[in-house]
Amino acid sequence: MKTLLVTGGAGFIGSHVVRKMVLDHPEFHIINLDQLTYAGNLENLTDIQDAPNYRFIRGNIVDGTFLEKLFQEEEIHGVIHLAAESHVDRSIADPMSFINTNIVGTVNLLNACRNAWKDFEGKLFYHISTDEVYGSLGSSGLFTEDTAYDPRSPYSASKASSDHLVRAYHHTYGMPIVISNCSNNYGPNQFPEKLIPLAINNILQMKPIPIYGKGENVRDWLYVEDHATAIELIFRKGSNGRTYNIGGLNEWQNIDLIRLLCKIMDEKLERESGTSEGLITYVKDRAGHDLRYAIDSTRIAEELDWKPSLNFEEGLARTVTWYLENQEWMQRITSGVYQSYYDQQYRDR
Ligand code: NAD
Ligand code: TDX
Repeated sequence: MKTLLVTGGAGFIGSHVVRKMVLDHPEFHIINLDQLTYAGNLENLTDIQDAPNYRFIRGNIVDGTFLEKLFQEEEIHGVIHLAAESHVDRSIADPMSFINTNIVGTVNLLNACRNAWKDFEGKLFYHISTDEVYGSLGSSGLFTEDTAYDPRSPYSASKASSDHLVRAYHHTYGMPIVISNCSNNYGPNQFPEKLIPLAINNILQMKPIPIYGKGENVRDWLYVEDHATAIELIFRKGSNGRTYNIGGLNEWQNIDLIRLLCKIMDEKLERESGTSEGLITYVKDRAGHDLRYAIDSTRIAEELDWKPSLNFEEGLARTVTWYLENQEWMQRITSGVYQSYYDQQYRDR
């Protein structure tokens, strides 16, 4: 039986990837390695925690010695690397934890693979990255896999750096790698510091919905399970050394997205139409706020026959239903340490 190491599997996207790999690949033993930072939550995986081909290990990728030991104890054939600090606003407040986890942690993982994999035959290091490495677009154009890197936040600079290092290990040492760069994900289990779950949480509590600047920034949104499907496909069929962009063909200005979300929430909560929109509050803009991201996914569509399966209205309605049905999940993770961070962020704006 082959062993696949998924890092960051207790987080938002990672939990969907772990579930998919555990259920779709009984021939693989899946190890989920996660430090369980504020963003990691094993509650995201209770449905598969007892599966015979699944095991959770708590550990920090910044600790190279721990990783070397893990790779000595386990014969790992493949890695899907999602563990990261992932929130742009946190990277503006505290860049160093992004440098440590996203850059040093990735190099530690690459070194552990290089040391353990005397023979690269049948091995793969799959690095999960973001469209933010390409920088910011004006009102037209799309990011392709050939777009020059131009990261502009500490988060995207740390992800760009890790992408370069993964490619360097491919070119220098011959390590088999693939990289995918995806647009904004949304869906169940997303930590409510990101725009969509934060707005859902605030609407539920009749708190202001903070919109940075004028709300005119544009993001491309992809349902998280569609991203997990793309990741599974790239893991199986992606070409060695290749990069794949993954996008939702689904661009929205933040303010339009929030208005749609408000409409869906009013309907689901049976509130008078316009109630949630009344909570929209324009606040100070994010420092260095990228204007627009948009993805050309031609390569993954043509080479791997992948496209998003859900339209946005459907995906957003499904997401809202999940959050309404899982309000205890939300209450638990927004209490304690997180609550003080949240209050602080809100006071500062
Ligand atoms: P997340 O913040 O929800 O989860 C990150 C996970 O990594 C958590 O479970 C956390 O405990 C774990 N982790 C953090 N530091 C660690 C460390 N030092 N050692 C071990 N585990 C650690 O993030 P996400 O939104 O699920 O993103 C997952 C990956 O996908 C990231 O690499 C991110 O850059 C990338 N990505 C995210 C999006 C998005 O829209 N969320 C889009 C494109 C790419
Ligand atoms: O309260 C808010 N108000 C607001 O207007 C928040 C949290 C965000 N925004 C804006 C900023 C962005 O233009 O909404 C947009 C989306 O913001 P985030 O949810 O923070 O996502 P973004 O900064 O676009 O980055 C996300 O997508 C790419 C993920 O957090 C990254 O991990 C991923 O790589």
